[in-house]
Amino acid sequence: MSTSATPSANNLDAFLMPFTANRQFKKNPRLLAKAKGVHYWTPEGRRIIDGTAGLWCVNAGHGREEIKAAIAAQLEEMDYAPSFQMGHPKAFELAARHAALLPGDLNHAFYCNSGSEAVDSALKIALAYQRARGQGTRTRFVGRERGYHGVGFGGISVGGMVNNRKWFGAMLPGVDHLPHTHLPENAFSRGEPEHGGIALADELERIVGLHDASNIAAVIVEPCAGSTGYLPPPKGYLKRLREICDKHGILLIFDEVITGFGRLGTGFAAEKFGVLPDLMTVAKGISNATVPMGGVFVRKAVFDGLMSGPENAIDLFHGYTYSAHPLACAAASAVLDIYRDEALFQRSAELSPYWEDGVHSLKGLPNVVDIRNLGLAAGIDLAPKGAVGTRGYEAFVKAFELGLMVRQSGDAIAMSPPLVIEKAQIDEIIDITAKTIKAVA
Ligand code: PXG
Repeated sequence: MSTSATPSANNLDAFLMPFTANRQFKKNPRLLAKAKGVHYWTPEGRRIIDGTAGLWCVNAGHGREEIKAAIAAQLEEMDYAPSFQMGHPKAFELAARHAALLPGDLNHAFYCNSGSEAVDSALKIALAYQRARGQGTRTRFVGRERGYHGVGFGGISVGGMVNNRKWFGAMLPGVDHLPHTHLPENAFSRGEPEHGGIALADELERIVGLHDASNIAAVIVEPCAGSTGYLPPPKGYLKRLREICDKHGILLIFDEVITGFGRLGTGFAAEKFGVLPDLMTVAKGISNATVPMGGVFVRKAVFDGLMSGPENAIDLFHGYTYSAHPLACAAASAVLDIYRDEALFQRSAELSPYWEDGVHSLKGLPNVVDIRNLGLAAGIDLAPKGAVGTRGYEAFVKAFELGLMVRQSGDAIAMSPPLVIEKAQIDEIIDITAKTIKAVA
């Protein structure tokens, strides 16, 4: 037997870890063994404060009994049911609850298992809708530089993070990218940056001018870019994108995988910015990350467009074995109860000013070249030290040693604590972050 095939929890060899420097990690692993509330514990029992809600997903905190009970009850009653040409009650109930929660007429839900699947599903729904309404030449997509839309071929094609793209060939044809929204004149903005919003959005007109609107199906953006180091949109940007899309019959897709379910102090970024997309992708907080789940919410016009064929014809030739998995639906429904009963979206809004003051107190520490925040999340740029990402990685490792989980993207550190965080715990996060930044100076 090769070493990788020796079964043992201490044998780290066989697992090809995602987005990880495998050999480096396995020499000095960071293992997590237990989680409750806003904390993780290592196998040795060292406590780590969760500054990132896992990967931006455990919005209601870890180990929620209500979710556990709902999943267990569902497992007892029915473990699995298909959603192709049949259904189960919890799927319909969940979709109706989501429809009631979502802004405007985003009243129809398609379910899948991750944000990546949600994005690919949204792109396919956009194409199918355009074709169904007799606009089948609209096949192009517009994404954005520094965008992250997961790792499916659709998602990396419209995404704009070079390392996620450069390894994987030609990807989807017919994609253009808007410029990213991180402008030097907006450094150290509190909340939405002041400058550049309209000009950045007007770049869409340039792309429309190049290809003609009749060839463009949809524009997809994160309302607030997450993975690339947290880039809140400059004022007026999203409204302007909406106007341009309306003018040209282009669908607007908001990827709310991170911003959805309370991160910005509203249920969804669409509400925060007062801009209604035609389609919205979600994942992460939809199930508090207990059971994998993603979704695409679509507006009435898009749904009706898909329903335009004969009644006995399949409306959308797309779906997954685990679309609306009963365990995911049970979890997502229990999570909605928690969000409502504990008013967690409001709590996120109420904590945001405190969080903002906390993260901006780090200005002036060594190598801190920008700090951005919106809602209960923030990005901190550190000046590079040698190769890009070296200082960022050192900060990530140091923070973990000091008992704090952060995310690293290049030399940016991102933080997005669970929405149940207490002010004293925010203080602790800021304190450890300050120590970390000094340690990697
Ligand atoms: N869209 C957005 C906006 C995301 O942030 C995805 C799609 C893909 O979701 P899945 O469930 O397929 O991973 C994401 C995921 C980070 C980090 O460190 C962010 C994500 C995933 C892992 C790490 O910022 N976002």
